[in-house]
Amino acid sequence: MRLERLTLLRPNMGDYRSTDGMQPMSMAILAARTPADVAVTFYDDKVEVIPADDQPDLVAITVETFTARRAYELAAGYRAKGVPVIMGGYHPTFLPEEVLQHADAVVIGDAEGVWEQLLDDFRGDRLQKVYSGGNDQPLRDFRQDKTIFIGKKYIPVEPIQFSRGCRFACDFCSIRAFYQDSLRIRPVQETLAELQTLNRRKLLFFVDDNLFSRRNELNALLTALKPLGLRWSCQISIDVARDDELLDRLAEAGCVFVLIGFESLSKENLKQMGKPWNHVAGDYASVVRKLHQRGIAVYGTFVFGYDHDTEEIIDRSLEFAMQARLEIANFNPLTPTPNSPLYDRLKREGRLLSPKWWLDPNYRYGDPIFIPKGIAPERFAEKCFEAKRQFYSWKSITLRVLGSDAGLDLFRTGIVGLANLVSRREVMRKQHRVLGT
Ligand code: B12
Ligand code: SF4
Repeated sequence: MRLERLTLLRPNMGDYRSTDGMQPMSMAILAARTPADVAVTFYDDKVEVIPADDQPDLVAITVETFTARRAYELAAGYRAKGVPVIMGGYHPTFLPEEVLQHADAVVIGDAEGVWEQLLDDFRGDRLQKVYSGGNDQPLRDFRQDKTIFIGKKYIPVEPIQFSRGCRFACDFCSIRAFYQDSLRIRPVQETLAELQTLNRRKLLFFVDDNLFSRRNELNALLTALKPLGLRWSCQISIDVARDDELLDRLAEAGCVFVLIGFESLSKENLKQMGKPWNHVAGDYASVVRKLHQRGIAVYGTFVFGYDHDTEEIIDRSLEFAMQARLEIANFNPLTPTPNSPLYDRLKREGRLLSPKWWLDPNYRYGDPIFIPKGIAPERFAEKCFEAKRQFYSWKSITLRVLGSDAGLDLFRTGIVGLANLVSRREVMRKQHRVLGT
């Protein structure tokens, strides 16, 4: 088959634009690994309208569970024009058979290692249905072609990746389902070389789901980062706060914002989700205090819907988030995504309201997906949204940003202020939206 023009595509959850779009790293990786004689165009449905007259020789779409419906609609449009479609990412890795009803080929796991082969097969008329990039190739050669992002309106954040996978196994987590036991870490020197090419005026963000993968490697990274004077953010497991010295090193290395999954105030819930260790660093308030004392802002996430949850726990979590002056917080209804132990359990227990909710035209973002034990489904969804609304009310934003006890400098106040505005806007806009059109 002819391959002169390739379109890379990142769908949004529906046919609308968002204000929290960040450069999708997967697309830059694919672009960099595409032969130089192929003209690559990237469209990001999150931030721009995809031209209806786009007519490439091949289209490759990255698909998450929340974007699957929209991805299938876009794919149908291309296939109607005779353009073959490739899909990869989280959702195709979890449900390749479903995805193959909408695509000509699917990539499971990493793109590295199979993308070049796939394109070669396409050119030689031997395209297979399934390609597996697996999750065990060493994390080397992190080529990315970021020219595909030029001119697109993204938030001022530069993504970078140090590791893939997580040493924990929370039952709701897609990272665990995707990478399983595999935990790979990039060589520090290669990561540093990339860091030095990034735009220092933006906030750097490690997209790793847990930067605290292995102590030695984290220490090596922090040591290397310290003299660079960069300012960066990351997602990290709470056990980092067990070690005051490690927290000092984090701050000295330029960490200004961390996302921590607090998940629940109930120990029984933490146990049920496979995260009983979330209390090893002491109570949540003291963890936040320790981070604030070092000038590190905190994005705390909570999830509701486990069996010991009640309305009162949602209220208490909101109260905690306000009192601890979390700079950002999220109060998510528990979402059973395919291939997670949580999904399988709720299905077995007959508690899923719509087993393929991501395809259900009646599902709206924020709707209950299953029947919780301690609270009626509708009430539970309402309470989660209400917690978000209150946390992002103007009064709360003003109090938390201006009254932050993290001693924020101008740069940090700017980031925290912007993050609140974007979160407020997205919370309001996403709620009750259908997936797809
Ligand atoms: C940054 C991020 C965000 C950012 C920005 C996203 C953006 N780029 O604009 C924000 C905060 C806005 C966000 C929002 C949400 N996110 Co998010 N996000 C991430 C995060 C942390 C990093 C993504 C990343 O850059 N990864 C690094 C790249 C290299 O990995 P990758 O994308 O997996 O790509 C590799 C392979 O998958 C494969 N691949 C991927 N696509 C394709 C396509 C083709 C054709 C091929 C061949 C291969 C291929 O090749 C790549 C290289 O090997 C991931 C977790 C993670 N670490 O991946 C969650 C994650 C993707 N998000 C997730 C979710 C649920 C959401 C939300 C729905 C949350 C919510 N409840 O609102 C929203 C809305 C998402 C949306 N699409 O609109 C889930 C998705 C789970 C799932 N089952 O789909 C993840 C996995 C987090 C998690 N722990 O569960 N997110
Ligand atoms: S600690 Fe975070 S990334 Fe790791 S398994 Fe749990 S939820 Fe997933």
